[in-house]
Amino acid sequence: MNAPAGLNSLASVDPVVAGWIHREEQRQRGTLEMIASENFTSTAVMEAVGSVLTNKYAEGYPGKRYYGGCEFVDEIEQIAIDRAKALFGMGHANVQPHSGAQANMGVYMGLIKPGDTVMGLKLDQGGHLTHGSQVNFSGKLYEFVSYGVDRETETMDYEQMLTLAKQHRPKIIVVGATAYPRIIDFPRARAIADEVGALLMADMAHISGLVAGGAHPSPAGYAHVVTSSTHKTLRGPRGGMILCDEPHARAIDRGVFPASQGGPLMHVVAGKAVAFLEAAGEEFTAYAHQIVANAQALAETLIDAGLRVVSGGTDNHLLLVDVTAKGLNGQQAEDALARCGIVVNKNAIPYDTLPPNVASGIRIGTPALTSRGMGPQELRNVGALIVRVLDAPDDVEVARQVASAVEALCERYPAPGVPLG
Ligand code: DSN
Repeated sequence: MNAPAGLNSLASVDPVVAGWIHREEQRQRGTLEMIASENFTSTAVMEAVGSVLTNKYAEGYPGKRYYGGCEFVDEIEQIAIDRAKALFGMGHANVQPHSGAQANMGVYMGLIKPGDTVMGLKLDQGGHLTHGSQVNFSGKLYEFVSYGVDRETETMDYEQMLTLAKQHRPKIIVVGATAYPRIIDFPRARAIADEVGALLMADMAHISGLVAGGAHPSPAGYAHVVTSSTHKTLRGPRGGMILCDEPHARAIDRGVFPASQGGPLMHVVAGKAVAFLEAAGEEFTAYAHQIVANAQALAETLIDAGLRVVSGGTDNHLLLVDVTAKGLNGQQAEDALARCGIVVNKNAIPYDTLPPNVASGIRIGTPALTSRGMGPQELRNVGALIVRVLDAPDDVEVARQVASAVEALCERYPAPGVPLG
């Protein structure tokens, strides 16, 4: 029998896949990644994720597994748990969810029953699929009631949250967003939850790196349960986690395994442990604050150039830009910027009149450029490039000049962790 490929490199075993990975490395190095949910994880995290831990089954939890040979992965998972608890100041952590969506499923499975009422932010006003969308398991299994943002201020409408909560008496109120540029008021959301006897769940997927670095108020002490993905501002491997305090620990653990997942991805759990260590350092604190300063510098530049930024600015890592004043829709803006090497995504703006597959806006984030080492001045320059493109989306000469400026920036600020070659 042939031995498995063993020490043979990917390029020799499968040059086709290796070739596409190489092209993706070139793309990541050579473009300005401004998708608000993306980032560059460290070489140390990728080393853990690419390790032999991918070979190991470990259903269960440290010390209580359904497989032998778990003595070393037990150590790793316990380290990840302890670091997550210390980083976010909560009493219990489950580091097994395969993603942020799986983390949310684990909470619902652990704490409520199908048919129960839950409240979440409308998807088209910044929420997430797992906050009750009808095309997602959350909207299919649970009775979701959606609150929104105020039409004038475009900020979270806590009055409406309270009114709806009194009317519908939800078991859980979810606060958290994928496209919301302002501080989330966790104390206020907790007061609303308390008023109707609901649990407060903070989905901090987008902002968990800001929370870890002290650049956004923490939900700890207010939310009964907190979920997050680990790869956005937190800059870890692709994955999820749940934090809570002791009264809910056992229910949450059972909501993840066995209710919604089987074997944990121990190589990713190891990557999470490394990321939590990195996020506890001083450099990470500076990075988190830099993300926000960069987003604010970018917002000012776009506003000064006549673009409408939703809610008038940003307090976090992202901004939503209404591009209709330039005679464009979100898809056209996304495409025009992509032709010049600036990667963003089209996004609905609050009370959008266009369908989501076109949308009136784009979502722009600063985490990945911050990880490349850029600061407010670079983000002002990038903002000026964005404005040039949106002012003349079909101008070939403008596109050529902007693409060349993007290339120069990418060379000056190399993408961390992305191999040269
Ligand atoms: N898909 C993610 C985002 O881009 O915000 C949310 O999970």
